[in-house]
Amino acid sequence: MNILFVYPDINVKGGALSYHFGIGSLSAVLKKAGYNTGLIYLYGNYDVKPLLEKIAEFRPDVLAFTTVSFQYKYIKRMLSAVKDYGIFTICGGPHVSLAPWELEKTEGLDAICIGEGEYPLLELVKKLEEKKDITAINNIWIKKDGKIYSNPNRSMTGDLDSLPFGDRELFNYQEIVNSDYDRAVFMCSRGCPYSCSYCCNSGLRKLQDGRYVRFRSIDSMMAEIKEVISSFRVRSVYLNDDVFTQNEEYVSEFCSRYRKEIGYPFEINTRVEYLTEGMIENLKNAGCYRVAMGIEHGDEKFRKEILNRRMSNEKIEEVFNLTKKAAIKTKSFNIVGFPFETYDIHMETVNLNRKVQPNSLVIYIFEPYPGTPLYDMCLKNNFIEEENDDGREFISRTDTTLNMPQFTRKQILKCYRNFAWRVYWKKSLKKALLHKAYYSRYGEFLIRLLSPFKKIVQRQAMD
Ligand code: B12
Repeated sequence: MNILFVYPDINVKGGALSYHFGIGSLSAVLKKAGYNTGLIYLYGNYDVKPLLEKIAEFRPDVLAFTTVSFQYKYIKRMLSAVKDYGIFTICGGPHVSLAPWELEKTEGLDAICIGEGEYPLLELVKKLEEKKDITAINNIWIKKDGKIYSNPNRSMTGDLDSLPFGDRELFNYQEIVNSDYDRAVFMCSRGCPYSCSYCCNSGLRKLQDGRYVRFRSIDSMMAEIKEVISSFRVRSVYLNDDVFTQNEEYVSEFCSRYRKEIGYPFEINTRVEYLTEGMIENLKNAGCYRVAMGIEHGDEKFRKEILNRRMSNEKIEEVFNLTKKAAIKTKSFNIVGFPFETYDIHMETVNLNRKVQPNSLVIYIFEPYPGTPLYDMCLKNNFIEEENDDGREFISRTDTTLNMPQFTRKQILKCYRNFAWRVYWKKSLKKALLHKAYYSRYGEFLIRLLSPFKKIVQRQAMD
């Protein structure tokens, strides 16, 4: 059996290719069971031709798409283009897991996978190979003769160490590392302990029984990192977990072993509530050079009531300052264009970032994802329509699909483009100008133009 994974990464911002942890894990499990897997990574502008060429060359029995909401419109076009090819088609990932109605509505789609896919996909492929009935596989919904067979879900995979390491060979992994500032990415965990109202974690955690937040053992992490850095040319490591520093003991042991056994500079993602002084010290000693944390919104009341993020501004300032004091660079994540937000409320996000002065920042425009409380809020208040694909081609999270009287699209775009400038101009004109160019209308063009010098530009903007 030949299984061809499709990773649509069309019209995304930033100019870096990416590894997909989900596809990596699914492919590793299938390969271990003796199946042949392939990948088509679709990057840049939408074009169906590379997919059709890959199908002709690879001759897949199963076409397996991973889905995030923003990519689904392209996936629909691809499915429609291959609907008469006689290939079994399946979608998995956060979008269809939380919007399972897509199965019925999507032409050319035979099945979807809800939640974690390793064992459901393996069972499906085996049954397809043996030409057995496929209508009763847990986590898999099947569309057959116009009828939908929806099935219950198995529990979350309890022991992540029982899964093989992700299949990076499937990707052109060296090219990905090169394009992403020579970083290799890893995840020590799955899941997130929080339920921010705009994030899919709030819905994903409800899909399957069992513990949602799980960590791999440190032995397993060290072994995977060693394998990757000895197989590819890598200069630094990025731990892409939703919240890496959840457990003081884990962080302490990870850091001491990482320092001895790996030693490459690394960066992490975390939440201010989980970062203690002790952890910061351990991270610093182990070679951590950057910590990225979500501020997301600067107005405490708005953040708590609309976003379900309950940390105080005082805590945010305290943790950013502690991190900077330890000479670790900080990066803040921010969002503009939430339902019920106004220009004045948004300016609180600017103000908090001005106070904190992160070494670098990221600003996104809010995108409503089905299965999240904020998506429902947008629908209920007519800020979006249910069929939210208006056919406009824009880069994910750089424009809004919300139509709100109190915060218009024009205002949101202006806030987005001026955000970094407003935060930095008084402190560092160079940083303010570089960020302003990146977030300008011509940002993507400039990224492409400056790509030979992108490491120098990044250093100037983020140090
Ligand atoms: C790490 C991460 C990234 C990394 C790596 C991407 C990846 N998925 O590996 C990077 C930085 C590249 C990234 C990029 C983006 N991300 Co991201 N990312 C995450 C994060 C924090 C963890 C995902 C992860 O790796 N989990 C572990 C792996 C093993 O799980 P998984 O990928 O979900 O795959 C499992 C199942 O979903 C399923 N599955 C997945 N695909 C398929 C396909 C088939 C056929 C089957 C059967 C099963 C299946 O089986 C897999 C194994 O169990 C999640 C939040 C979260 N906790 O899920 C957000 C998340 C997935 N990202 C999100 C978004 C929006 C994006 C971007 C659009 C952002 C942007 N504008 O650039 C891009 C889109 C990239 C793309 N084209 O898919 C959203 C998606 C929401 C949505 N409904 O659309 C999430 C859910 C966060 C959120 N805000 O809610 N992301």
